[in-house]
Amino acid sequence: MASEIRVGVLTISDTASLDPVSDTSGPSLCRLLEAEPRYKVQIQACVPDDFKVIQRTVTAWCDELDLHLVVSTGGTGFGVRDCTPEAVLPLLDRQTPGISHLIFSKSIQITPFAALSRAVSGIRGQTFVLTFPGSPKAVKENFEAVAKILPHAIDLTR
Ligand code: MTE
Ligand code: CU1
Repeated sequence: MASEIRVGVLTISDTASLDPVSDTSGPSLCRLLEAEPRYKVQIQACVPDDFKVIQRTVTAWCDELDLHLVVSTGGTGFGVRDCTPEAVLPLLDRQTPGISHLIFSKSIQITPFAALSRAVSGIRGQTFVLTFPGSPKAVKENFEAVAKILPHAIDLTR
């Protein structure tokens, strides 16, 4: 089992990219991860809801930084600017629908608003990619949904 899980945390939000101090989801995700000693957040950034910028960032993080895991937060909803799923999906070598299903099924037991997320997940190269919705509450619930299986899932990608 990988002793250290290297993670990139990407906040996808027009507002947060203009004023990164206003980002609450990215920092809460970092705190949740780092509550567990094996997760090390190697890189964190805020980008706008921009298809090309999202693709460029996720590609670079997966292909150049040797991360085990990239987790994004935001841009999964129905808003006109929300394009995280459209940007991330073509970057994945393999989708992981079971993971997405697990997150949705646990989330929907908590709130029907979970149906408003179009999140995707999958593997690019040796990096596991998750797209969480953009609120600290959703981030916590999404992380808790997969926390138990995440280390094993990550082991299998290497
Ligand atoms: N999932 C969980 N577990 N908990 C939540 O509170 N909020 C939903 C949904 N998924 C939520 C959730 C809401 S209100 C929205 S609009 C969508 O995620 C999309 O969020 P995003 O556009 O910020 O990505
Ligand atoms: Cu919402």
